[in-house]
Amino acid sequence: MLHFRTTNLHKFREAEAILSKHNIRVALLQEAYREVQADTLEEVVQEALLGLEPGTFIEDAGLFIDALKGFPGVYSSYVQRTIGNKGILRLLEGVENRGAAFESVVGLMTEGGQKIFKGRVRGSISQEAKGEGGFGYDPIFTPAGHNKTFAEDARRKNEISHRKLALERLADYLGGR
Ligand code: ITT
Repeated sequence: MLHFRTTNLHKFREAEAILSKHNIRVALLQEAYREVQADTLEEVVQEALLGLEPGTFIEDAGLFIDALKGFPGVYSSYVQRTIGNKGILRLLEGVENRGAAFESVVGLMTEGGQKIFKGRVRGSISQEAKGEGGFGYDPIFTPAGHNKTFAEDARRKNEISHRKLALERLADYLGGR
């Protein structure tokens, strides 16, 4: 049994669904962790893991938009709370290059120290927000090779997402121990 420390219930439910396929049970630890100001998701996760109990994991995710040189990236949470998807679409008005990536960095505390697992999915920022499923940036992100946003096809999201890829690596690690 693992503990997922997060304030985001959407993230928890996705993780639960993904990990259950690997017979890994996960309990919610609904507490915020300290997020330091850093240039990468990995640094944020490494700092936040300090002092956590073995068997606990956290996950920091972000949306990286090519035309904005990776913004909002590590600022994804703040940007979602402030300008939101509308603001992102406005920043990209008239911009042809819509390329973007979602990244997930999962950090697990173990008896032997920290383990980091990463997942990344490429895609594009849609012209308008579409779909009711998912959360956060899902209505404006269309994964490469598909024509529906993550919010329009939340089931597909859990099969190909950044979170799924990172958690699968976590599952591989636990399975291989
Ligand atoms: P915790 O840090 O407590 O886990 P959080 O909501 O702050 O929860 P993140 O820092 O990982 O989670 O997420 C940063 C922002 O990116 C936040 O606004 C999320 O809504 C958004 N986000 C993260 N994962 C996403 C996903 O799979 N789809 C859409 N938006 C996502």
